[in-house]
Amino acid sequence: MEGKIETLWNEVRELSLGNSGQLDRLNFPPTPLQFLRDFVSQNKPCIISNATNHWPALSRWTRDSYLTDALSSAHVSLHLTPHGRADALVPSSTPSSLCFASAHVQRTPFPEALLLITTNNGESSSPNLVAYAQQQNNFFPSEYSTLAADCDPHIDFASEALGCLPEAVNMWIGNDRSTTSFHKDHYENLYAVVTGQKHFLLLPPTDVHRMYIREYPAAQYSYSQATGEFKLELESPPRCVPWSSVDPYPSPEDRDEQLSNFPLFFNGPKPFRCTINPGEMLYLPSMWFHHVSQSPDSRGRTIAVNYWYDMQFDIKYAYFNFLQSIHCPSIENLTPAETVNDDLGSDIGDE
Ligand SMILES: O=C(O)CCC(=O)C(=O)O
Repeated sequence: MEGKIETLWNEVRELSLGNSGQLDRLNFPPTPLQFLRDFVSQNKPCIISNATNHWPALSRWTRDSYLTDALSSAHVSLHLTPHGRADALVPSSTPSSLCFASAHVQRTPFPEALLLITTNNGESSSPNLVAYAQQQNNFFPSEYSTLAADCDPHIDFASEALGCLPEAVNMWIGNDRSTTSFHKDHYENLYAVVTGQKHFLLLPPTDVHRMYIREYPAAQYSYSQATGEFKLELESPPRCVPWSSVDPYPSPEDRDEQLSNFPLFFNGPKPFRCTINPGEMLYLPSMWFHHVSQSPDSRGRTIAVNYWYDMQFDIKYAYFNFLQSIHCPSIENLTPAETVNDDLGSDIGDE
């Protein structure tokens, strides 16, 4: 079976995605027809330049003073973790086991939030606190309403091609320590970088077996302002979250273990890798697995806005569920524990 699945990975690259590991680049926004025909219907990502040149955000958001004035009385949802990995696998209290940890979310006055993000970076004086403004589910129009006029409320060519407005517009303000672990979403995602850079690793849905998705117990960080310490507790009642086991950038100590536990990821075709610069936009098709990291601007932050459009639950979705239900012996041999082969829906988005 593994051989047949490998043929699928290669065929998808030969027929549609290419083998270079590079994404198509468009110098200008596509027409709705071109976007639909060449990218959405093929479930194929691309990078689009010059789509946001008219956004005042590109110049205004480079100034902290502009942001703190505009949001002087706003409170934003700030995600706090000790290491920058929220909604990610971390060691749990039981030796040698992992859990799926969610960040401590704290409503914070924006000026304070920005300071926490920009000061707790690489050379931080509080190395055990990483702040990431990454609340999802349409928090841009609500928490950042005074910035709304600085970008478009929707992406014209995408709304026209997809026949709807975005379901959610999200703001992401982070630093070089915040990463987002491999997962997929049931959205067509238009991801625009305003300042700093975002680095994406992408794998198509056909590569699902390479993600080693397993069930992990859900846990929650809580942060005490008084002691400056985090506590990580398993949720009660217990809940399991299906999540990718792969860390594509393991630390030197974990490297050998990752390489031997997840050979389909590390030895298979290279993930698509791209950096999205200010003024550029990534089209990240629904159900693609993505891992995200960032490099900040000279003021220590990366800011992006993304637009999630509902995906069509069509024949591609049905094929994906079928593929995922197929057992791959090399995964099972390595992991007698649970692998996930059914409906992976979870209330944390998708894995
Ligand atoms: O920017 C990030 O950290 C994550 C973005 C993401 O996962 C998404 O847009 O779906």
